[in-house]
Amino acid sequence: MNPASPAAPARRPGTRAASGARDSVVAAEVLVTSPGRNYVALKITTAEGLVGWGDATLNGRELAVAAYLRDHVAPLLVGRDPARVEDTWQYLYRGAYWRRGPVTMTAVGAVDLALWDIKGKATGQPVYQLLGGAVRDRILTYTHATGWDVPELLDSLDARREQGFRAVRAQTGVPGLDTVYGVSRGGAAYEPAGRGAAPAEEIWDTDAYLRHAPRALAAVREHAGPELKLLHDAHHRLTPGEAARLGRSLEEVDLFWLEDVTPAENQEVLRHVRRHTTAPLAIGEVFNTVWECQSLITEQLIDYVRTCVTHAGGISHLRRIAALAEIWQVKLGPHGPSDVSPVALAASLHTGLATPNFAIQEYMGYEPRTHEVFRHDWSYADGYLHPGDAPGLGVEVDEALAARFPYEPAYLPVARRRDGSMTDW
Ligand code: GCO
Ligand code: MG
Repeated sequence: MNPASPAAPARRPGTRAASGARDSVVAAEVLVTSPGRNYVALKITTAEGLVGWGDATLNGRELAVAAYLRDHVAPLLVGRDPARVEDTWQYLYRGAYWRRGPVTMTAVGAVDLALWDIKGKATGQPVYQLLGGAVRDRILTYTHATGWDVPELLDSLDARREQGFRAVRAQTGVPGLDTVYGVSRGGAAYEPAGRGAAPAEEIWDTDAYLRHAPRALAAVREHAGPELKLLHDAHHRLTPGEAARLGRSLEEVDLFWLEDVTPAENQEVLRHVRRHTTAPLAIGEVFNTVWECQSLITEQLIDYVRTCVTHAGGISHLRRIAALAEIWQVKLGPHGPSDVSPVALAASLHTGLATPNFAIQEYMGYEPRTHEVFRHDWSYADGYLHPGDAPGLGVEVDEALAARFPYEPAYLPVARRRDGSMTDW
């Protein structure tokens, strides 16, 4: 082939036809805002004037995703047909030589969400209708109870039940430690992303935790009675042996799930945990693709997969994970902390309403300012969530208000053992 021969002015696949028959993306803009916590939003605008919103928030690494989107993805989107959601997903995933990983997959996820939002608005349908329609009327949700000691934890639990929650994650302080991630002390935030250039450092003691947690959770079960769905998160901190012991010691407590018992990298260790306990296991909030879920699902080493709709490549990819999991009777219980935005929660709820093996959605709640910036159609009532029936995802961002909350560096704490060495987060 002669490199000098004039190339045919071919239209790139996925871009607008010369006839103008298809809508096309005219802008993809990144917005970083901090109404209580840092959030990254992606706004895609089309020639027809439709606007789609995606969430691109990756706690503590927000600006990395913002730059990935701004510098490497937004220029590729301009001119594309927004209706080609799957093709755009394939283009961004397969087209980047460097696949997977949280930054890439969060960026891909943000685009996917924004395009589903546009597709909904273009057709006048809520996204769950485009995914096949509702398979349930509402989505069971769990929230968090936290108390430094058992009486405080029981008070927190009662407050959650008064709000109607039927499923609650219970986290307790550990005698001898000053702070424990996920546990409030003296009314302070319990999953703080402390503002500042570096994370706070905490001391962690697994032995003390293992001595205390089973007793505290047994007290919660005794107080709550048999019907409450009770969950507990070990935050990736145990060895397989410790995890197996914890699972065993909690069998009488009858947990709905025991979450993130071991660090997620070495998945084989879950075989050991599984052999020693029938406690239902949940894992996956740090996973980014179906590939990290594959052996855990097909070997039935877990009961619930926790991939977050944004961090695992959007609705299009979460649906694939769900489809694989369904075959193996594994259910979805997606991550839903306040460090992903209400756009992410909306996307998870649309997916959940239309996905048979979607079991439960985490709902940590948001600060009032966050609700004001991200005005959403989804709603909570009586222990359940519903995505609403607005076209698209049903979340609009108040950009003027968002601009009043500029980004500030903020990080989750890190943990060291008593000897000063770093421990698993
Ligand atoms: C959960 C999670 C959170 C994470 C946080 C990280 O189950 O909700 O473990 O507590 O720590 O979302 O950014
Ligand atoms: Mg967790």
